[in-house]
Amino acid sequence: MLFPEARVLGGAGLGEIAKWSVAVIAGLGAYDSVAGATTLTQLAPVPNSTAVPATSGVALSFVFQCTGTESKPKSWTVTGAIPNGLSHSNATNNTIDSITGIPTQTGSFPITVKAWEGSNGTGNVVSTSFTINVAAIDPAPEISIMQPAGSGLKDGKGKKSFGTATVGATGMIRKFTIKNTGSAHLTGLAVALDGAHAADFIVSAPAKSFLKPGASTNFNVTFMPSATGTRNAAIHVTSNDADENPFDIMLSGLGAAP
Ligand SMILES: [Ca+2]
Ligand SMILES: [Ca+2]
Repeated sequence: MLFPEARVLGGAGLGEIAKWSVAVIAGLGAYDSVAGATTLTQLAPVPNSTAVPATSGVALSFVFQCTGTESKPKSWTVTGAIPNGLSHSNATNNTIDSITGIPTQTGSFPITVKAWEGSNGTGNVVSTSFTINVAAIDPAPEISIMQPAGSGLKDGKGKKSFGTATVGATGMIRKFTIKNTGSAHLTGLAVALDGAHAADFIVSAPAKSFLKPGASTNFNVTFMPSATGTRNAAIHVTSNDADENPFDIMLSGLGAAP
């Protein structure tokens, strides 16, 4: 036997759960914990499972529900250690309760959730054991390229101008900074140069070919036009970044007659 609200909830999206936590639906009759008639199950994130998957640093809303009783549980308790960063919502007079927050601790956390007939853990009880499994975020490198320092570029967007230089003379030198803003090593760093007037730009190799998380390195691009007019080229920074390999930057400059 299900509560009326349980049937309604079954057809609702998870976004409705918060509303139900404050909904007032009168429970009728006595609390009933007759064997087989009651259930205490997970609603989210994995309905009906006793395993609760979570990721460190990512918000978790573990919602559970007691059905089959003839009155709403007056109180809920959770025994066992819950991961740091999470807290028990501790609902009262509600068929639904939850454990929410942002876990900051990885590992496997067995807990037992109990829904009680009376206040403060008294009377008949319905109990289910769950295990909250908190995984670490998969480490990944993340490339960031700045020019000038502190000004982040976007892969494949925009163009770096080197102004005007006299044909055959050394023009502007721009220093680019590569930073690893990710959580794993950024490897295979190299800078390739191509485009219509690639010979008019000189690229120095980055000082480092790999970067630890948080580390940075530099390379320079020097403009030296071989002819007058607009001179275009592009650089491509290769690395093991998942979605910006290579990181493409357009270059242009203007060659002036001597
Ligand atoms: Ca990336
Ligand atoms: Ca690219």
